[in-house]
Amino acid sequence: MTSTDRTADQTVDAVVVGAGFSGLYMLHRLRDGLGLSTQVFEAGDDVGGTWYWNRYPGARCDSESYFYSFSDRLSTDLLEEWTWSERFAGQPEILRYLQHVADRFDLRRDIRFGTRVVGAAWDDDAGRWTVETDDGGRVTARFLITAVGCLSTTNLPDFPGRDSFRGDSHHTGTWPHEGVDFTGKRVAVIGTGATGVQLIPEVAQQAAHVTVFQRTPNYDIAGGNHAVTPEFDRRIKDDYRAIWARTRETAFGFPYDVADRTALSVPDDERREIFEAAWAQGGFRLGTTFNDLLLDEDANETAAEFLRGKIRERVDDPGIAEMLAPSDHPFFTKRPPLENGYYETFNRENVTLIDARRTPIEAITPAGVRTADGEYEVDSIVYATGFDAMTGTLFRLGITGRDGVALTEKWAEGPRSYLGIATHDFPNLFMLTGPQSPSVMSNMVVSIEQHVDWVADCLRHLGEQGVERIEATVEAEDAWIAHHDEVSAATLLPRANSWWVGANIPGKPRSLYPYVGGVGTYRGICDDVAAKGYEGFALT
Ligand code: N01
Repeated sequence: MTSTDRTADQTVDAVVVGAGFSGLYMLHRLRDGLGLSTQVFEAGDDVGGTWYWNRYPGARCDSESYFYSFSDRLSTDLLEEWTWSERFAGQPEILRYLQHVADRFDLRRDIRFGTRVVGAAWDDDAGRWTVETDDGGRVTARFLITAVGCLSTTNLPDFPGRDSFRGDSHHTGTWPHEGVDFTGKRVAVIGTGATGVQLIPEVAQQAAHVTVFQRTPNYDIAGGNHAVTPEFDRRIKDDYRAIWARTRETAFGFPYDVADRTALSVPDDERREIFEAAWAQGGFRLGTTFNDLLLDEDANETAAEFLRGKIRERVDDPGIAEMLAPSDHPFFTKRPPLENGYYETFNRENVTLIDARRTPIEAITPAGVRTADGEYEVDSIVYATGFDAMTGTLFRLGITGRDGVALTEKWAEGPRSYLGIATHDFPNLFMLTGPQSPSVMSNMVVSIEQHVDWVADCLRHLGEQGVERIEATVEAEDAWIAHHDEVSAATLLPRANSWWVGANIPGKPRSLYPYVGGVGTYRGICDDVAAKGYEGFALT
């Protein structure tokens, strides 16, 4: 198709929305595995998804590179030919990797870049989706597959006067491609989640002054990033099959097992040694040291206090250390950021920490940020304020199912899905890493591969059986939600005001959006559904 006939109607077997990790792998499986004609739409001008948009200083992955990448499910050759340079890869390297994947598997020719899906309507008579794009294009397809990621619609708080600011302001999730030079500038950073914690140390090294507005302190864990040695790379490559097999079965899709012991079953000094060892290793291992950290408040408090101790050790001013030490939620009930020198940043002369809970931001003014305590004059504002996670982007696609029911209406009180992948009244719609699937509560790539493989196997089955439509039944959906809610309620996770429960977006229905029953358990459930002829789905 040439640029002149971009708006012409087109019919394909499948439309995929998004060209990040999930969209790329889905396209490969549909086109090269199943021979289905596929059109991918991507709002960005290149592949990459999250890694295309999030170009802020310090952006890097919090999962280790060797397992935050495609497994042998995509290609064993790719594993051998790609070498990561750092233990936790930075954004530019992950973007290069995804660009390489797109070229290596000749994926670009079926991706329409710079094109946003603005509507998708199910036609029940025709048994087709009609997908509309912002360039006036229209495509019909039997299957609609969303690969839009979980954190792709930015949350820009509606502060009074926000647009009156005279300086430059940027949300981390839509960072300028040419970068931002903060040299000599006074910078306000709003937000101290995983993004703010990565960005603040970098900006502090450049700017004249950084004022950090922190509403909720987090339990940040040592990142422990370092270069990958050739020996490590070889060892990993030799062991890849076993590593991937493990990631598919563990609770969080990491090749680490959760220790089979409770926190209070060991003496205090031994527990401390266990925490110290995990801390020294860096990354999320600390969360796997005991099996009840997310289940038992007293167990959790041992890890929380260990982390508060680390903050007190590293921050010179005891008052600032107390401001940085969380006490209003249990450890890991908000996603803990990984940090590399974050706490030491607050020992710098050019960094000021503002407690935006005690003195909330009242307004953005032409000169800066105003709180109850006064006005902070700055040249730049960075909004590290997160995302309307999991449902935000799905809603923006304008999806309507049978009888014109909008997804936004059906989910007005919260997501209603079967396995987090399908929803009744929306036949032939598959949501990769959708709400109520493990998604953000896991190593994303493992969960993405599981969803893509499951959908591809399902479509193969439909083709072999001559089935035109697949739709989750109401009963299966109700049962999945009941199970999801039961599993959620058994954990401490609903206690915190996190984006995992939708608390960061005013008016968003509160429920735990990801499924926390575990990656391995979830995979077993999905496999079982398939083995029983797609139990819980109506196939017609
Ligand atoms: O967003 P967040 P993020 N006034 O929502 C604050 C993933 N990630 O972009 O906690 C004042 O966590 C808000 O305060 P509070 C990772 O899964 C992955 O940092 O709501 N402050 C919070 O401090 C992560 O969890 C990697 O009280 C306001 C911050 O803004 C997810 O992305 C790297 C405010 C938002 O924190 C999101 O992280 C980076 C207001 N009105 C991120 N509104 C990887 O490694 C919000 N805040 C792959």
